[in-house]
Amino acid sequence: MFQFDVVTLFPSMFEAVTECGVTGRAHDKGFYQLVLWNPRDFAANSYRTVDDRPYGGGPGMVMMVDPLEKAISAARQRQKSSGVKNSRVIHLSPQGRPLNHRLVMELSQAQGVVMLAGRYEGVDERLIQRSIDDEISIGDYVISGGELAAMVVMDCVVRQMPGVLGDAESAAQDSFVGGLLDHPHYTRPEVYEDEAVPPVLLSGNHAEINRWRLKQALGRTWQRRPDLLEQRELTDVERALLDDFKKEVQGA
Ligand code: 4FV
Repeated sequence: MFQFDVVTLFPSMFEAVTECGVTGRAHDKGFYQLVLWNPRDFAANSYRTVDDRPYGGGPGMVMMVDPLEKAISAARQRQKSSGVKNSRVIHLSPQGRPLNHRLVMELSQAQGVVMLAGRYEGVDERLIQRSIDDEISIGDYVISGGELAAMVVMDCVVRQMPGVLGDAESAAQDSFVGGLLDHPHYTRPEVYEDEAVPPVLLSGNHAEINRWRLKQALGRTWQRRPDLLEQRELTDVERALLDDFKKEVQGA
């Protein structure tokens, strides 16, 4: 059972993962455990202070080292007692390594992780130096707290756990699995406002359907994320499919 420990000032936010959807069902079925640690419970004073003004001036507040270090230590201890050997401690931050499918697969190999969800302007750098193993970013923008980022990591990792998704294929067919964007999806009705479902999808010819889907995935990746294509050797079949897609688009 994968062990998540998260240090956060807003533990109730995590009901979004434990109570809803795929991750909620996985939680109920015991695919993972989530324990939340509030730094305020480790604060030195009765005001439960966890932040203070930044040295050097500037806007906002900075999270103090001591309450965070104590909370992370308690989380690491719990991981250890739950059988997780050398837990990685991850700080969610715009300064981190970009989260992508490869990193998700790396994280999925672990037995558990401790995550620090920061708030305010960020955390005292000495905490990062002393207690953080990795920093991960979910994108080049700033959100109000690391909680949403931590939940994104949790969702991605939980989806990779064997048995979590009803049909194992759907994890294997997710976008990015083959380094490509996903193909278009359709469901009933067959025609909506004169827009019909591509006939190949109604043909029952699975070889043709798979070819069409691969072609669409290649084409979309070429159009929207050429950087992903550059990272990927195309097979002769894929190159031919992409050339067909380009001709169709240019001929349209
Ligand atoms: C973030 C990101 C992020 C920065 C200061 C929380 C905020 C605040 N985390 N990927 N992008 N974090 O913006 O992970 O404390």
